Amino acid sequence: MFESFDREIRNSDSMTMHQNFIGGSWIDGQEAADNINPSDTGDIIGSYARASRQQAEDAIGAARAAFPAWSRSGIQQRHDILAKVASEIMARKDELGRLLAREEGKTLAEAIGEVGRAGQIFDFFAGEVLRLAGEKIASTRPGVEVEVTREPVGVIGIITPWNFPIAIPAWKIAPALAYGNCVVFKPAELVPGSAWALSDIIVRAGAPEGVFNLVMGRGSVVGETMLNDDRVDAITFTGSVATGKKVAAACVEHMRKFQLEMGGKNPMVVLDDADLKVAVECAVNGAYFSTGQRCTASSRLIVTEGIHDKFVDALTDRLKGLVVDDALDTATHIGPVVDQSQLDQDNSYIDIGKAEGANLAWGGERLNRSKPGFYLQPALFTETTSDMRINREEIFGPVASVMRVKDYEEALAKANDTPFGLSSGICTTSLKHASHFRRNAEAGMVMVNLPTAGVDYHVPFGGRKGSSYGPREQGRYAAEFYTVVKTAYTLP
Ligand code: UN1
Repeated sequence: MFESFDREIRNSDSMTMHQNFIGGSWIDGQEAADNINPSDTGDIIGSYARASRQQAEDAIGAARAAFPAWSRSGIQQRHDILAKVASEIMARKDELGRLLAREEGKTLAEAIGEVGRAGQIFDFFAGEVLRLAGEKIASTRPGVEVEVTREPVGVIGIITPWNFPIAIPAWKIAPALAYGNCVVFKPAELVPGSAWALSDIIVRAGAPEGVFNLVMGRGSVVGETMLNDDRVDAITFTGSVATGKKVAAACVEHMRKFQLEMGGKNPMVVLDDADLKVAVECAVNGAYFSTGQRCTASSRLIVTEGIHDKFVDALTDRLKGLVVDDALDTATHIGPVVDQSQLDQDNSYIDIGKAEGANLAWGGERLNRSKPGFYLQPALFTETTSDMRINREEIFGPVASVMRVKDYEEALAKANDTPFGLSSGICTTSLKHASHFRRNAEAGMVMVNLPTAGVDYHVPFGGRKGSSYGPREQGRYAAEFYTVVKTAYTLP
């Protein structure tokens, strides 16, 4: 069905360098990097090109040159390309999921789910191409017509993180192309495999020369080049707060549009009247699935006195039963941490928590499995306070802490006592508290009796405070970032 299967197999040979795609051609990098499996560090998934500064500039130039024609192209063409991408992703869900789990370390089930989400996102934006509408508004001046339309922004620089190797690229690339922009895509260095596979699909779906460019490589080379080039009209970034601030500063300097998705320190409140089973499942899923490596992870569990001990006991029991092992093994619940430096960060926060006086109720041990990988036992701290660093800074690993509170009011105050504001959850059977929390949680997303992580693909995604900057991603709200508004006045 898809003509490039042969090429796919040849390219997954670790001896072949997976190339960048610049100005309509696959091009070798100046250097190459090995893609290593975190479940088994002896397993090299493949060799991936690292673009030079010049190659990143060439990609930007190609995107710039392609923009006038692409931005005025017919909506049928754009729809068809995106729909084709969606159907190939869906048809190859299992194979791409396997690649994703192998390079990132989330479980096979999570990885296949993520690939499905990427397919659905392309499908959704294929439809959005056809639905983009403007407005006709009456003028205050008789005889004058006012029309408000949305136009493409131009060249969009897309910088994505390693924790969602295909879904986050999909939710940035799909709307960028849907609304008539050209793309320069720089995936995270740790997960070039899924990015390359997605790019190959987009290229074969018929994106015209220069419209879509893949530039794998280092942040300090490719990322910096994108930030400093005047021909980039907008940058969308998901990643750390520190890098987000650099992106923001460069974008202000160049007076270009930008959108940032950064950290989270998401609270999950559990009230006395919660269904204990629901609360424990929300906590396990939100805090530990995907190895806790989600900006939507529930890292702060805020629990009222009456249910506290029961909740901690039930959660600890549940953690004891989780299998931490090779992401590709179907019996695994929690895969490895992504790499050594993330593991060092997780371990250092476990030490910090202990030094701050938190009680390590379970886990936190480095685990040895049959293959050499970055395995860490999920860790649960109890008796923690809001001022501890483990409750203020994003750890980005399978580490969560419980705070004991008196009542709902104290729980809400603690939930909001954070520099972040991405997702905020509550487990309760009280309509009164659920409604109050929905209104008063200082977060971009609120979850009632659901994990803080794991979102739909067709509705807005994003946060407040230190978590996000700029318009929301996903759903039809994505048009805010990927288009610019024009107001036209006509005297016929
Ligand atoms: C999810 O929880 O389903 O980097 C998505 C992240 C987020 C995506 C979370 N941007 O973790």
